[in-house]
Amino acid sequence: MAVTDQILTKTLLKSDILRHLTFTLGKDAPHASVYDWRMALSYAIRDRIMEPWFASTRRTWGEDRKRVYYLSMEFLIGRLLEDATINLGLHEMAETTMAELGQDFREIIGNEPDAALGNGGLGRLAACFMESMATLGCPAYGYGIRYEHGLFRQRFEQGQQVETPEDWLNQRNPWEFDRPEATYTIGFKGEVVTRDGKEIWTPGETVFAMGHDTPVIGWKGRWANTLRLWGAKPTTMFDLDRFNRGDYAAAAEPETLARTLSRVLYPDDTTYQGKELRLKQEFFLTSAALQDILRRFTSSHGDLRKLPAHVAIQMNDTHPAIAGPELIRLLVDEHGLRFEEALEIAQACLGYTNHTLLPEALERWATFTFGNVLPRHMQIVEQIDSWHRRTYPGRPHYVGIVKHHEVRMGELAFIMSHKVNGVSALHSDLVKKNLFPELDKLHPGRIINETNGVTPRRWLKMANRPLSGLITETIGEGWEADLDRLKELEPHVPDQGFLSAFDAAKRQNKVALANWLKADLGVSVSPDALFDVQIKRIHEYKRQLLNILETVARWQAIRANPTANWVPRVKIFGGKSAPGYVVAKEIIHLINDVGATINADPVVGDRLKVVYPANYNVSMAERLVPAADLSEQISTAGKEASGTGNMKFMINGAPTIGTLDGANVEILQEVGRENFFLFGLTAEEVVTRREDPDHAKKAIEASQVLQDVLQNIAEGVFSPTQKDRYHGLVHRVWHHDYFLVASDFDAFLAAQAETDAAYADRNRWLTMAAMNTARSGFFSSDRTIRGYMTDIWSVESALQG
Ligand code: 26V
Repeated sequence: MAVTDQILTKTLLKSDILRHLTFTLGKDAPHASVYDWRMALSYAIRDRIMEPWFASTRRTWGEDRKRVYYLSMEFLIGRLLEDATINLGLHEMAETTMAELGQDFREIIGNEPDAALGNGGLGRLAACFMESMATLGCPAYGYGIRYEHGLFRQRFEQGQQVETPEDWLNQRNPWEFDRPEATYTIGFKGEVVTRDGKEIWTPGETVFAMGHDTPVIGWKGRWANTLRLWGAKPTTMFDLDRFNRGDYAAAAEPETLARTLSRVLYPDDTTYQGKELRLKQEFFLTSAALQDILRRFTSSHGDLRKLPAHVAIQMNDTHPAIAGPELIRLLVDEHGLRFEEALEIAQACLGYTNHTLLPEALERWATFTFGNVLPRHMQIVEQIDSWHRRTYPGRPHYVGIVKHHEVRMGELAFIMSHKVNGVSALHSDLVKKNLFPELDKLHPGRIINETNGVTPRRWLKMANRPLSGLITETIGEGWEADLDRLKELEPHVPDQGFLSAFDAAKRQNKVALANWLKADLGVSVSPDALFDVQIKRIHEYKRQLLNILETVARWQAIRANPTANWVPRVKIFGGKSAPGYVVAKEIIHLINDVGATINADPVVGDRLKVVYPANYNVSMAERLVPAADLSEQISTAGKEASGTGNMKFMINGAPTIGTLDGANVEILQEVGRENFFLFGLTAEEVVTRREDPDHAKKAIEASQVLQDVLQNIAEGVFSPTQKDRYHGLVHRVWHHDYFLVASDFDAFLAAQAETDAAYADRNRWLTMAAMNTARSGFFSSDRTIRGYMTDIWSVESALQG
């Protein structure tokens, strides 16, 4: 931008901020709070998204482009203000403008609540995909639910997790636009009658779904798409008779009932529970989305048989898998198509992404519940199942959608899609071999792989200003939308000047984190220490337990030999447990107990610290990832579908200590064995190892260190006020160690010792770290989205060149 343009743009930005402060917020500058300034800035930035947003929509209509519809029960967005300023190229300008207005930009950014409409990886992936689709000019809509309460807030009380409701809509959301004109009726329950050979469904309950649109702006503002979130509204406002009789609570009942639908996000992503409300939420999202898609299509096209040429619908896991039957219902019952014709159209439009192999997380609904909530869909599901059985006579008798009085959503999604994908090479392989082996044989080529990725705009450019500055200085601009260009850093890695600049960038992030930890937790950590970070949902398969056991071993070793030359280390944990997940909650308690003991031990001092800031979320990840030295990706092999945190760390120059699981396999392949701390059983070895009923006992008996660790925990060394607190947990390791913590313990210890040695050798460490960044280009979600566009959606970018 020319200097004069820049001055003009800045003057305009400032006057827009002040105008919004006055006329939108109704505040006089001297009395404006941080909130007011944040809103004023957000509106001023938002104004600048409108032009590219409208232009993108106009072009999509004008050029009659094929559109992608991404259906997801979760979008884990985080904050939007800084992201928007970065993508519009207004970051520096916004910062200086706010400074001139006497405001601290960072404080303003920090005032925005996280949009936490997701549990973890699956929801964050959807958010990265939305940003990448906008960056690539892929015409797309995201469809989700506008939960009033996102993922619960986590606090620790005496080391234990306590959940409180999250309340992001308590204040105004400057990014959304209500769309009352996009309102649809969603039916539940009721009955189906046959009349003149047609099935007529009369729902027993109805609610309205109303759209709320958030623009999603891509890199450099070249394209913008829409995230449309559905909010539930009652079809009958309230019961006036009851109100007039003074029965106010009963009068509001219809409203309360309806609003329940979009009230809260289900916080358990580990165990499937079969709750009616969850099924209703899934249908609510899916039906609203499909009605919206068909309305948009029919407003400019006549022939519904052409739908697949114009519409690609992606199901993010099985949660929206009711899309198959619902699309058939709309086509047959409301548009008069034949069943098979409708089925083929639906298949050609639909794609299904699988995100987990864990049997307890696979959705299956009791036919009783399903048939009660969605009686017409139950019929259609049976029809799909028998059509499939007839069409593929080779199908084994034990395979099918409806089995043992349950509707299996995985099989339904598979059969109704033209492509099914896993999210890493290993995972897609296991989807074929273990999850759908028979369906894979009947439909060769349907299962494909699309390895996950993350958006480098948020996770490098925005979250790591020091490193992204260094990258631009070293290889020039443009890497943000062409992450393979990070390869160009490689020739600079042997250069001492580059390495120390890399070191300085990391150190700046570590100092910032140390300051925040001091303020948040009151714990002092040294930025010289190795920052060893494990942040993700707490789950047994992710093995935070293995990490804390190693921490105890390290503590014992330091106490036994305090004068040895220890590499100082800070163990950083972050993550929430599902509220009802008892074992995960015990692990949280143990981490906090161990931390309290170690941090108070004068013998240990700076050699080892354990910190566990409460309420891990997207914004906290943006602090932790850039400051990490070591990325913990230590799941039991075969269990983590992909992981995406692993990619964020790699991009930010933190080597991985990890197992051959999920996308770790591809990270290892890209970065090279010498830049990765590999340990542990492989997925195949895990299976064999479990065949020995004494695997844990044998592993413990072979490891003096592990015995000592378990003994300390069992004796109550970390729980002096309740010595038997961890008896159950220790017993589980000995006798029910399904996730092979004991079997992988010694190997993990050895790999951790390697990290100490590598860290002590400054040059070696910095080389490893820099190589991780230089070779991380593959993990941009732009690469992933390009894969979906060609392999699944057959859709072209509207931005050429
Ligand atoms: C399952 C359920 C069960 C029913 C109630 C609510 C609920 C919510 C979410 C889930 C899905 C869990 C699957 C999941 O999050 N998978 C993660 O997906 C990431 C993105 O592909 C991947 O990187 C992680 O490895 C995988 O665990």
